[in-house]
Amino acid sequence: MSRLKQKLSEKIPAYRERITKLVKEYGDVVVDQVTIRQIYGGMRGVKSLSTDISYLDPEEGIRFRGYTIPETLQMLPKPAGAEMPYVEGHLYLLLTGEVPGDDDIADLVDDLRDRAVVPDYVFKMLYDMPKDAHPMSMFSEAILAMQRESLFVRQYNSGMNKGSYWEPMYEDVLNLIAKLPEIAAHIYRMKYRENKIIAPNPKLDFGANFAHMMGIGQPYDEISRLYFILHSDHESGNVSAHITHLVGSALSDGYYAFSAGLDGLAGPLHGLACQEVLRWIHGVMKKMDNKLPTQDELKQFVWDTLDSGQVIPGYGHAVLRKTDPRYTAQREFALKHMPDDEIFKFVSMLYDVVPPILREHGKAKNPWPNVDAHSGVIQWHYGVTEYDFYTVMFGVGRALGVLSNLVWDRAVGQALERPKSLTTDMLEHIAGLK
Ligand code: CMX
Repeated sequence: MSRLKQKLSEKIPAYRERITKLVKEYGDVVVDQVTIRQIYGGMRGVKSLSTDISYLDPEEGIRFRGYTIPETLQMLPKPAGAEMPYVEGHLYLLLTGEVPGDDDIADLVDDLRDRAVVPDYVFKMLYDMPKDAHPMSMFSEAILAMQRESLFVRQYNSGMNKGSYWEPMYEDVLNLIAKLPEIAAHIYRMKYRENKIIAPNPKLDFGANFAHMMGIGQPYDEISRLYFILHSDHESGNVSAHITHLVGSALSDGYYAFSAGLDGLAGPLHGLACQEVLRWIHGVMKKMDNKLPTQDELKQFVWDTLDSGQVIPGYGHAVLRKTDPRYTAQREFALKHMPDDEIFKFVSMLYDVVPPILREHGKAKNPWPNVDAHSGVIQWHYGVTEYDFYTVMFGVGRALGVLSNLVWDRAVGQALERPKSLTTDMLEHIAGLK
């Protein structure tokens, strides 16, 4: 058994006991109430989910297993000479809550390498898709196509004990995560690089291998590690995490659940915003004949966008109420590695211009930038100029968190999700209108 699986086997019984006690002895304790506004407002703020993998504080931003982003980046082990930590180490942290030692990392790197071979039929299917298929739909379909590989399904069908659900789920999750860099890079090279595919290099770690298969030199390996870690998890209520959990709650396997989660990530209010940011910036630059606008000109473009009833992509958040630390981490990288990049200067200008305007506009509860306001500019700088692809990379990173959650969902026996609906009549009655 791998060191990671062994560690989980040791931890799961104690967690089960905690939750059993909580539900059995305190199951009737009231946690929250729901208002009519929340029912129509996307259940914003309703406390009705549980995860220990990450927690999103509105003022501070995300903590992974209790650690802030700067702490996570600082304490996780790094490949020799690297600036950014192993993605594998971050996965270990998300799954176990512990910082891996060198032996744990070596074991997990080997384990993922052994699981990384992508079945041929996946590529065949991708080549059969229409040429104008969006890379997110290709990515999601590739994962769905691999559903036939699910060990969870095989063991479930042969009569598995409930207490063992997490084990084949763990196997599915690691098998799936291991294959994502190659599938994503393959989609990129077949769609945007005349199908000149670069074979994986099994000697490289997760992030470096992705950079290698993308065909981009250093420091793109560092960006890949940073990008996947930053995008890994954002609590349980965001669309991609929630869908993965919801579909999994029907005991659908990890392939079904994650493919569905990606479909949610593809929406413009969620992961697609990173492509929308660059589309918007390029729109402005085109109008400016590729020159940087002045602050006043930029203010006007922002107002024009708002006045035409559109959102400023990359700004605002459903939970956060300050600058997203994932934005800040990428900004620090850009300041160090690409301070003179023209689009980075534009992104920096937006940081000065947009928040006061959104405040004056008076609608957005959070006028500060989120992760998507910065992700695209770094990718663009290193040659990934096809912004349709950005959400796919978001998806590779997001897999780490949502699939770790799926393992724990099955480990602690999370139930089939089934909230109750009311009719408008009933709500009017509750409101005292009828
Ligand atoms: N520009 C203009 N208006 C905005 C805005 C923005 N960036 N952010 C929010 N608003 C508006 C909303 O559209 C809403 O308007 P209506 O009342 O007319 O519907 C109002 O402000 C209140 O919204 P909110 O409560 O502040 O934000 P929500 O929780 O409803 O939505 C989000 C959050 C992220 C969808 C929203 O801020 C937005 O659309 N941002 C732009 C898209 C974006 O950057 N998405 C990436 C999110 C990051 C992620 O993927 O996790």
